[in-house]
Amino acid sequence: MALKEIRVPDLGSFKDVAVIDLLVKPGDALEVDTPIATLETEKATMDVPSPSAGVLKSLHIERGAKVNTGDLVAVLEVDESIVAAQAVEPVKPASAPPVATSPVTAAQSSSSAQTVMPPVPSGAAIPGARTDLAPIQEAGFSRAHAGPSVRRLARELGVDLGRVRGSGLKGRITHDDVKAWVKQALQGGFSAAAPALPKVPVVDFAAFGPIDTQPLSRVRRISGPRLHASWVNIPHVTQFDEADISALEDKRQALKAEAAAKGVKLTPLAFIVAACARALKQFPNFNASLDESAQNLVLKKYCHIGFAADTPNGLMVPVIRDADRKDLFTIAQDLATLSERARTGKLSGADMQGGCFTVSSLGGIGGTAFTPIINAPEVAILGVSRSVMKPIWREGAFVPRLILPLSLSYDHRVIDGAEGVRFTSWLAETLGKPEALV
Ligand code: CAO
Repeated sequence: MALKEIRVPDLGSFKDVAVIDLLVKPGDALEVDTPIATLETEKATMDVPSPSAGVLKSLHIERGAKVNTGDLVAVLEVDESIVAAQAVEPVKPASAPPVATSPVTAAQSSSSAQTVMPPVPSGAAIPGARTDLAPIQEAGFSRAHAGPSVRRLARELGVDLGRVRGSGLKGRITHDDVKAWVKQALQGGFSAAAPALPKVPVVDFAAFGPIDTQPLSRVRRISGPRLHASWVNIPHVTQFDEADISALEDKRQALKAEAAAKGVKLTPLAFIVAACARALKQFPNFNASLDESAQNLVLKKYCHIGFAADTPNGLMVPVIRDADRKDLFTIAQDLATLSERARTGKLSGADMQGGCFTVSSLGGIGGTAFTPIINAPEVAILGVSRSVMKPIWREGAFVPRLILPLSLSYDHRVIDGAEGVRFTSWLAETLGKPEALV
């Protein structure tokens, strides 16, 4: 056995950062990535994860203390062979990209880089709140004053943090608050309004042949519950449509040299994001979210568009800010920069927050249609598949046209079918006349 020091990772320009929660105690057995403490800057909260599996020997910080980059957090007793294997690796910084994904997602990051919210008042219960495991209301969950690991626990247990009273510093919700809530719910029985979801069968796969079990990546562990929350809370409808992008493709080819001179690659996605920005202006209900009570629609006067990026760690949804005010080349540039950051794990929490609508393009890979999951609390998401040449009947003859398949999933509580198909028709028409997008 050997001792390994765990230090505060690189906090960038932040100094004297508050320790708002300690999540383990000496003697605890830790896994890799077990959160040890939660730190809070003026902008965000982050966990300090354990870089190795081992037993926590000692803790060197306390709740309420202020820490800086490199300060000693804890000492871990680890297996020497593991330490040797990790000797060349620096301790993984918690500044390692705050994992914030979306339900497609996600997207946005209530899980690890959430904005600090006003304290929840202390008291026996939030007035009017029942203790049960009713479905999570995303708006209240995101606003809850809790760190990433508490959010993760709440997701795993299906606890709506918006209804839990925090007993920690400044009313912060702790692990114990979440556990107490579940305990209370179990004692009180589940409310009839919120029946537990039926479980899938548990199967002993090894009984049927050799298997290998691998842990899900951190991104997947966070995005999974968000996807699930969107799937079970939002009545999804998917509208399929097609856009004739023959002229758009000609335009794209014609602009390739100009784009290359500017150092950007112009893929169809840049045109699609530009067209969606215009469509959101035309159909403001798509640039909206239901509030926590689900009785009011919050219409957004800004237009930030997220896009799903496939990364080695899983799905991330970076957000292009003010897409309605950017030209095609700037959108293409943003797509390239944010995709690169997503793939190299360098997206910041801010890069993934504030999205109004999401585009999920699988067009570079293939497919003819799919049913994307809405990135709650957004109300719609556009899926894009691969364009193909198709014979289209025009003026008495078949002509070859390049056709782009569109799959728009929308929240049927906010958007009805007629509006859904009006949106895709308008979008298809706009993509058919690319001059307006350039
Ligand atoms: N039809 C035909 N070709 C297309 C296309 C479409 N709809 N969309 C892109 N292409 C082409 C591009 O033009 C490019 O071709 P060239 O290299 O010959 O120019 C090629 O496909 C690859 O494009 P790309 O994927 O690198 O770039 P992009 O701008 O289209 O997409 C990004 C960027 C980050 C969105 C994409 O790489 C990605 O990660 N997609 C996956 C998203 C995802 O996983 N969605 C599912 C979420 S739900 O689980």
